[in-house]
Order: sequence, then structure tokens, then C-alpha cells
Amino acid sequence: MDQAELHRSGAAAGLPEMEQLWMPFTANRQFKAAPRLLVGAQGMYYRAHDGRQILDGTAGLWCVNAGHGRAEISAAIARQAQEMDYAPPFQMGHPLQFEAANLLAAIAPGDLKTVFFTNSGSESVDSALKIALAYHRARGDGTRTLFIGRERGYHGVGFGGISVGGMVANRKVFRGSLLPNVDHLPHTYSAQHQAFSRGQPEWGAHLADELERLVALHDASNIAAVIVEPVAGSTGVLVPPKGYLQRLRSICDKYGILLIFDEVITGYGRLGAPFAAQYFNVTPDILTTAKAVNNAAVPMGAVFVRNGIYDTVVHGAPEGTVEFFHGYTYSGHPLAMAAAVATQHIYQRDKLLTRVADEGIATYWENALHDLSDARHVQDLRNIGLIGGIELQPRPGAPGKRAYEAFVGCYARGVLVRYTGDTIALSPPLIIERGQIDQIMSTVRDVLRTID
Ligand code: PXG
Repeated sequence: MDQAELHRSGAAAGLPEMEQLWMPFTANRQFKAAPRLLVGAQGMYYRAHDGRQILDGTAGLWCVNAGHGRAEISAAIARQAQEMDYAPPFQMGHPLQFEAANLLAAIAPGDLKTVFFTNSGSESVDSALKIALAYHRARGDGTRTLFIGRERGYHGVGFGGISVGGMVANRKVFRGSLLPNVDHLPHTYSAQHQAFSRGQPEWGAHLADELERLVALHDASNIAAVIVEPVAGSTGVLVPPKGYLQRLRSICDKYGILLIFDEVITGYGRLGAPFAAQYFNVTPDILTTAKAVNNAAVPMGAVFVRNGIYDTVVHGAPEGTVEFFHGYTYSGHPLAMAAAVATQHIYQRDKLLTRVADEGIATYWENALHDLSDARHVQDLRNIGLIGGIELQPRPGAPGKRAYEAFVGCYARGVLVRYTGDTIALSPPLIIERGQIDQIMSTVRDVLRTID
């Protein structure tokens, strides 16, 4: 079918004209030839344009943690839009910003009680990197400018984020323009030592010692921060080995290096604690979030910072001057703040930030996922909290194809999953019931049986 015919058949099916939109992180031509459009959402389900109910196995994109269509959130946004649509965030404020920051500080780990608002995970990461540089400089330690990320890390798509990130596809085209002062730790995955681990693998804590090697190479006096996802999501659900994060923390402490946890997907209850920092009992110096901070109802991110970092930067500047030259037109946007306040009230009232631990959901999830060990094509299963990774054997000569076909097959059978490389990634809303977990897993099993 040529493009013109495609458009005619699309129009006949009530689909919009699609050529004008350049879709992000999408195989545009493939998508437009066989579109998947979502038009409604309630609770655990999307409604597709053809009227089918689709069970949401991904909480949108790791972000709708309280489930879809929360009336309190939409009402709060509508109220705020009528009351005051927008307020400038520089040298001006509005009460909801402070209310939202207070609610977030109340669930933050340790003394990370100061919050900086952004509009996305990528912006949170860029903000965190800049805060690290500003902090060291304010301390008179301005030679500390090197960042250490990790292979297979994902930290969004800003130039800062792709520089410290470790996904080759996101970097190769932009290779010549990445930040100059960056090095990387090795990733923590080993199929040989970890395949089919339940929760945290036993093997791999020693990989944190690679930080010692990088310190010896670059000298601590040049290193600003280490940034890692506590659980790497986008590159296929890589769960940290037991003891690994603790070891990173202690090496950072030894050398005065800041530790940044990128909790854009692990934040807000995904593991059964408010943040992965509390789940793993490791407190970073800076913690980046976005997505579920306001149930993804309005674009928003939040960076949590240790009080001492805020104090150092703010008191390091002369009184009456701007202390930190950074911020966004939409930092603390009133609609995002209204959604955040309403979302945090729901999380508290429904005890959602600890639900998957408290109600045994994570254990049920683990067992249901690992029941797939004899399903066709499966070469590894990984889980933690309410996250699951199903790694498939790649089809010879066609990496990624099998997982793509599994994704399409699941969607056809009414379940939304994500795939990255040859791994199916699962991260449903935290309100999921046991029967819905069964439905996701049995759909995946059935679909894997049907593909080559
Ligand atoms: N850090 C982490 C750890 C993320 O997972 C970002 C930063 C960037 O957030 P924004 O809001 O700028 O997109 C993310 C985003 C996937 C997938 O399929 C995950 C993300 C984005 C797109 C796809 O796993 N996470």
C-alpha cells in the first residue's frame, strides 16, 4: 500500500492525518502504516481508538502510578486553571509551589528536604548536574567538574543526560558534541552470573570498586559526581547487585564525590517505598524525579537536594543576588503543582507508596513473572518491586524484532507492555490487582508461543 492509499484507508477508519507529526522515539513509518492510538484511560485500562480496553502494563511510561483518570487530580488542575493559569517563577512565587515542595520533602529520604522544580526527567538530570557543579564551586572546590555515569544508564535526552548516559543509540549521532568531562562505570549486568535472579542478584557488588579505579585515573579533586539509576529501567531492567549501591556510597564519601540517584522511574512507590533510596537504605546527595511526582497529569520534574548543598550554594553568594543561575519558565507551573499536591494526597490516603510491599503485591508479581521461566524464547527474567524484565533470545540476524512482535501481539490481545532491545519491560500502576498480574503474564506467555 502506498502512502496515499494508506491515508485513504486511515481516513476511512476515522484516523487523523499523520504525516505532519514527527513522533519521538518512534519508528515513524512503521507506526503510521499501522497506528496504535489511545483515546481514553480509567484506572488500570486504556481505551484504544477502535474501542478496545487495553490493560496498562506500563503505567503509561513508568509514570501513572496511581492509575488513570483520578478525579481529584483533574479537578485540582481545572480549579487551578480557572484561579490562576500561570505565574512567573523567577523572583515571584505562588503558594502551591511551596505546598508541593513541603509534601515532597515529607517523603524524601534523609535530609534531602530541598526541592527544585523542572518539567521532565531530562531537565531534572541537567539541573542535578548543574547543582553538583555549583556546590563544589561554592565550596572553593571548582576543579571538581568531571561526571561519572554508567554504561547502559539512561538519564534522558538533554546533552547532559546523554553524556552521562550509556545507551549507544542515544549517543552515537551526537558523539562529537557530548559534555567533555565524563567517564563511565561498567554496567552491573551479567547473564552468566545473574540470570533468573529473584530481586537483587547476589553477584556483582565488586563492580562498584571500578569507581576506585576511575578515582585513581582522574584524581578525586577533579570529580564532581557519580550519577546512576538505582535500578536501570530503559536498558532492560537491570537490578543492582546486593551491596553494590552501598559500596558506591562509601567510595563517594571517601573522596568527597556527590552521589546522584536518578529516580525518574523508581521514585514514588515503584519498589514499595517512597524512593529506591529508602528501599535500598542508601541515601544519595541529590535525587532526580519526574513522571509519577504528579501521576504524569501535567509535565513536571522535581530534584531533591541535601539541605547542606542548598545552604552552601545559597550562602556562597552575596546577599541580594541570584544564587543559582538556572531555572525554567515552567518551573513550579501552577497546573503541575496542583496536580502534584492532589497526587501526593492520593498517595498518602491510599498508602500507595508502600502498597506493593505492604500488600504482598511485589511477591505475587515476582512469582508470576518467574513462572514464565519455561515460556518460549525467554532467556532471563528480572524483577524488583513492581518492575519486571523479560529478556528474549534475539532472533538470529534481527535483534529487537522478537520483542517488537511480542509488544504488538500483546497490544492486539489487550495488554500494553514496553520493549527495549529484546527485553519486555513491565511497570504497571501501583493499584494493580492480582488477577490483572495474571492477565499480563498469561498474555505474554500466549503471545511468545505465537511468534518465531
Ligand atoms: N532518567 C530516567 C532514569 C528515565 O527513565 C529520564 C531520566 C528522562 O525523563 P523525561 O521526562 O525527560 O523523558 C527517564 C525517562 C522506557 C522509557 O521505555 C523510559 C523513559 C523515557 C522513555 C522511555 O523505558 N524514562
